[in-house]
Amino acid sequence: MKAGKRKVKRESSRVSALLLCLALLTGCSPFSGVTVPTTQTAEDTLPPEEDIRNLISVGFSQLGAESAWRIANTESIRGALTKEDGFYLLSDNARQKKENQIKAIRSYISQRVDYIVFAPVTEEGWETVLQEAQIAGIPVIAIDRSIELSSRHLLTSWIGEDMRQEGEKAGLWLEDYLKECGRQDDPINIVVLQGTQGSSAQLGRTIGFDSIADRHDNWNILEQRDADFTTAKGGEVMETFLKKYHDIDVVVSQNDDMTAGALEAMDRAGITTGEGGVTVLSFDSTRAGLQLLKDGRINVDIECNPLSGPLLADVIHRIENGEEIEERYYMTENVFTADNVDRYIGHRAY
Ligand code: GYE
Repeated sequence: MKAGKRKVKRESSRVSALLLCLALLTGCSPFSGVTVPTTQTAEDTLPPEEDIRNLISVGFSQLGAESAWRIANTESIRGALTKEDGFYLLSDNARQKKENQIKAIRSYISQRVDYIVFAPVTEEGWETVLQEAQIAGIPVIAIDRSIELSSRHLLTSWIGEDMRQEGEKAGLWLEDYLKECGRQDDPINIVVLQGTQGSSAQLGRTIGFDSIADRHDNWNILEQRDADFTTAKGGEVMETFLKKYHDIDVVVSQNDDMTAGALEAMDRAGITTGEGGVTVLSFDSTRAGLQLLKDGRINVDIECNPLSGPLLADVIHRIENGEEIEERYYMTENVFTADNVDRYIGHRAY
């Protein structure tokens, strides 16, 4: 039954391939301004069709390997889209560059994969390449970060995290914490280490946190700076902050990797963090992040769940079986503090 379905699908993808060739030859396409790809640049290529006849081929463009979260996400996808579960997976690491992701997606289009999956580095700039995938008749599923599109039909589905809500959770936690400490009316100076500019993770977490900060005239955001979600840049940006400001009360760091760098910089400057020191809010809740929480070096870690592989595999199987799927799937996420960290840290896989 499945093989039959695959055959029908391959037929229809042959028709789309023909249309694509015609578009190439004539320079015309149903979408004005669309340049049809001609080169292959992904790290992996598909084997001959007879070797993967009963497998669903998926081209996966991962945005990078910048953080522990990202590595866990890549492993989750690789662990779920296995041959045993009916998949043949191609993958590419875009090293945090949108151009590399677009190249990989184009390569998957020209290789006629059955599905394209990508974790978009930034929110904008995907229209053209997604139109190209649509012309080729290849369904595209975005994971992790979200994107801005003029038509939702360019994506078959999206599986990711609610970044804005994560930012709000951070703000709400700080609100409660300051109340508990009796500091709710004190001036509170805040610096923010932001993730990759223009990514939905940076935008959502910033907008979410700011929406709570706006309710408090005494919360003073001194500066928000890009540290690109990496430990090295987190350290550099924190050093710059420490040179400029001598009265920082709160550090908001949009992922655990940047937090690690920021803590090293504060250590070097002899600054204590956590309970009784500078309050540190972090995001992701990797094992390393939870350990910092357990050690009392940070105050709260807002979870972002990277384990979307099994749900992705399930969604693709559902599409293959002609079942209904959702337009958007949100991962479930928690908030960790010293009060509940012990219950989770032991079985944290990443
Ligand atoms: O927080 C960060 C990673 O997009 C949610 O990207 C993801 C973010 C995550 O580099 O660690």
